[in-house]
Amino acid sequence: MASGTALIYDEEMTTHKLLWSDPICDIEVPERLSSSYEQLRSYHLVERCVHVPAREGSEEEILLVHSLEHLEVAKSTQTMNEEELKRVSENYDAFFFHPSTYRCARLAVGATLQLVDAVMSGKVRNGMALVRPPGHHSQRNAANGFCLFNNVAIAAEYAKLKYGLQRILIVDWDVHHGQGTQYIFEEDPSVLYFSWHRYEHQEFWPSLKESDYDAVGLGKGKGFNINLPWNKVGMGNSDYLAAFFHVLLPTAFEFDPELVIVSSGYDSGIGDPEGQMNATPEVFAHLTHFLMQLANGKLCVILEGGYHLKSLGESVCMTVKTLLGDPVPQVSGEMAPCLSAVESIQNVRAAHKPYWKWLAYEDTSFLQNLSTKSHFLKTANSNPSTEHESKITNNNDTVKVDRFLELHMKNILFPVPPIKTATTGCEGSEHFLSEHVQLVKEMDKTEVEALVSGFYADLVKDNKTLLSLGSMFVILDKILKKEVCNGIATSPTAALSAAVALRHSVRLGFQRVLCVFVGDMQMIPNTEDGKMLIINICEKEQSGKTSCKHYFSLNWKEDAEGNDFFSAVLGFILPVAYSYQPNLTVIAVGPNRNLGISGISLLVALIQGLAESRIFAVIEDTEISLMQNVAKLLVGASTPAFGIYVPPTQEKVNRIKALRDQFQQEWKMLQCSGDIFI
Ligand code: X5A
Ligand code: ZN
Repeated sequence: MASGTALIYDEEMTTHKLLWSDPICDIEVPERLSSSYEQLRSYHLVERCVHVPAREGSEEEILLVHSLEHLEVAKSTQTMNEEELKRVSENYDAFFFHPSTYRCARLAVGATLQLVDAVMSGKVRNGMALVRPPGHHSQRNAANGFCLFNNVAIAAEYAKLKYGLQRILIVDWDVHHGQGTQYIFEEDPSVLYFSWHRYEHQEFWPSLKESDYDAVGLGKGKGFNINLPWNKVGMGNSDYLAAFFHVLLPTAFEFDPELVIVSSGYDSGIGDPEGQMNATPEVFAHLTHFLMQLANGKLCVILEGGYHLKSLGESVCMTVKTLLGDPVPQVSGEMAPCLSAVESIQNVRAAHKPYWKWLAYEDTSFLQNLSTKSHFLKTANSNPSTEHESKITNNNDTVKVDRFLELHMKNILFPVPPIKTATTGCEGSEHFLSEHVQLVKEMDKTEVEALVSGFYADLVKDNKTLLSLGSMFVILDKILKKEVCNGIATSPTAALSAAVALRHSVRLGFQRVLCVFVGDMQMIPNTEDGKMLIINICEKEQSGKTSCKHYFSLNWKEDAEGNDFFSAVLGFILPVAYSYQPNLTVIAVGPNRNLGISGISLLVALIQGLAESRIFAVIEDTEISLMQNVAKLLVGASTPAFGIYVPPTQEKVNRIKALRDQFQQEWKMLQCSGDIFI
């Protein structure tokens, strides 16, 4: 199984620079690369990565996407003087040539292909390439928007050719529309292209009709081009997460790519002069973490834009840290997408309904311009729906943002425990033991008795239960003290253990504990004080327990044909969980579980994005192979195998929708249609 994270950086790509004055192009500076790399160094991330050298992309490789004419023009600029360079540059929208541009652009292509090779050959699990010039605006026959060759598009064609790949996902989280990439793959169903971008009803560059949500692809490629236009500036963490839950991720799971490539622009982050958005660096850790669950973890991240140096550097670090498997930091800000974001999400869902099975049963319809084009309401947060992130909005003064980020990142970065997982072990635990795992000793019996006295003491009679509770207390304590990030234990009665774990965690001082119960779990603790939120996934409704604000009963029986649970996880569980913002997650699997190992693995993998990745898992001791699978996921030793994805049935979609309708006022990340505002 592949492990390790590649990092590609070559200082030579800093030699491409603007030689004359041009107020449009002057933000694309060499320091974007060097200062990002310095930032990686200062967080000691460089030494944790596998260094992979860049190389020049060959002419043949460039011609996979570009015309010979374009290549020849680019090549001819190497020997030009400044005046000639300026003249050629003027043939394009927002591009500048330097005598070293051609060489740098070939290195940018080659660096990208080196990363694809490292990932596809299994040398590393994933990686990032820091490149200049960027690529996603570049077209078959034209440079555009600071881009000469389309690095990511060439990489996708190369991967198809060299490794015979049939499905590649390109995620473009740069704040600009990668129209170049869209044009190149418009008719190609083997490349799914997703882009969100500042659009403002076509007022923002490149101001194209075809950047709107109704550009879904052409011919055989229909459905494989997904545009999510942002019609206001000021979009933040919750808007980006909502876009992932309600548009990108379910489509990506259904598509089931063999490789994921990110057009990774950080001009969608806070402080960027181009994007004017509000998303903070840690959101990129979450986006990265989600994409790591696809394609068996094969993820290549390629730098595109990003013009606020501090914001760019912090966001690059968040991405690389996450690729390395570090715990995911808590995302900040109120978790509620703004009305304009929800509108865009609803429109793109409606536009794609004919092409994706997971959307087929959703009752989506178009909702045009509910929020007006009014210039008085230009930023997302001034929208009446929510007032999210108000403190950091309008903070586009770059010095102010520098200061904000400095304080903000102090709260975000936390020490990584050298030992990630604590466990009691079990039969067959040699399958997941590693230097990242600590086996805990059981606690003294009388100590356990003292701890459970007060709650459930009458139920804890036999020795076996007492001992398992003892180890559980030790593990929870280690998680609280940040000696470990997560823990896993087996129990003769998972339901009892989970109930005790919840009460104990609250007593330890955890303010919000998210509990996900799978299977028959009879013990449901009182959730009234809001310190616990329980999602009970069971086959039959628990008698007398109906869903309420902090308790959900989700009836689900996994499809025999494959894993349809992704639709429930993305459409309900994650949105509720992200709205709640827990500081600990407890997952308990009891007897008669109604989900297969692949469904539970998916749940565990995705839920690791919450609570700074603090998870305690307790599993009925009869489930040895499940225990091993979950333990491997928590340790981060294995890339997930989530089985074959199948779309949910009409009945299941309706069930999720009913829950969503009932609870989206309280748990706002559930919102994905404008219905509730009408
Ligand atoms: C790669 C990238 C932006 C071009 C903006 C031109 N290009 N106004 O972010
Ligand atoms: Zn950009």
